[in-house]
Amino acid sequence: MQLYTYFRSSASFRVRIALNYKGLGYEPVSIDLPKGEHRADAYRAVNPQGLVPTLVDRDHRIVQSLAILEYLEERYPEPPLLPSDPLDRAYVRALCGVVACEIHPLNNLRTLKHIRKAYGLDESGVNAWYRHWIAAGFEVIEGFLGSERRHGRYCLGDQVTLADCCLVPQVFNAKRYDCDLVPYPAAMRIFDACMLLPAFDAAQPARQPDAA
Ligand SMILES: N[C@@H](CCC(=O)N[C@@H](CS)C(=O)NCC(=O)O)C(=O)O
Repeated sequence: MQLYTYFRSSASFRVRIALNYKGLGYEPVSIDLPKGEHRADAYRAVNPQGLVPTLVDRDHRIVQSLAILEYLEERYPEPPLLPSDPLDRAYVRALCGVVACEIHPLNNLRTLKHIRKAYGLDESGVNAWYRHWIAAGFEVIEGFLGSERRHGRYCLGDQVTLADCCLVPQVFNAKRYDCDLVPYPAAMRIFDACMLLPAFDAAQPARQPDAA
């Protein structure tokens, strides 16, 4: 398998965790986002959306991190990253959705670039935007964990799931922007527990070959 990735890309990080957890070897192909390599024709030929990650498995290209995670789960089910109970699966997917559909799109590179340019925001204005949506999203996550009461060591009891694959990279992004994460103790306990696992540790930005 090949994974088109960028070390700081949290959507790529989600997939790196799942590949590691399932013991699936892959060749990372770095796409330098700050240099704009994702918008170049060469990469658009791989992924017309011009976003990372893209997974290539036996000549099949799969885009969108959540679709890739679900593909990996269906194609390589052991060890599982989704529980068997339908309600537990819905809970896990709901947490994935909060991260991937509600937090991340508001804070990714092209969104930040657009608000900077279109509304003349300076660095502190962009950072305030970023931190606002992190706080709003993590409040939802913390509230959801608290009201559902299904978490244990990880988001779902003591079983590692796709929810953890999504949560951990988002925490990395939040830390990079110096967001205050103290108000989210349950999420942060889960983060700390995940980072003790080799699959998560090896997937983190600093451990990637393209890390600066
Ligand atoms: N929904 C997509 C989001 C992919 C995405 O936005 N990736 C970011 C890196 S984390 C990217 O390629 N950004 C380039 C840009 O915003 O210009 C997914 O989950 O794969």
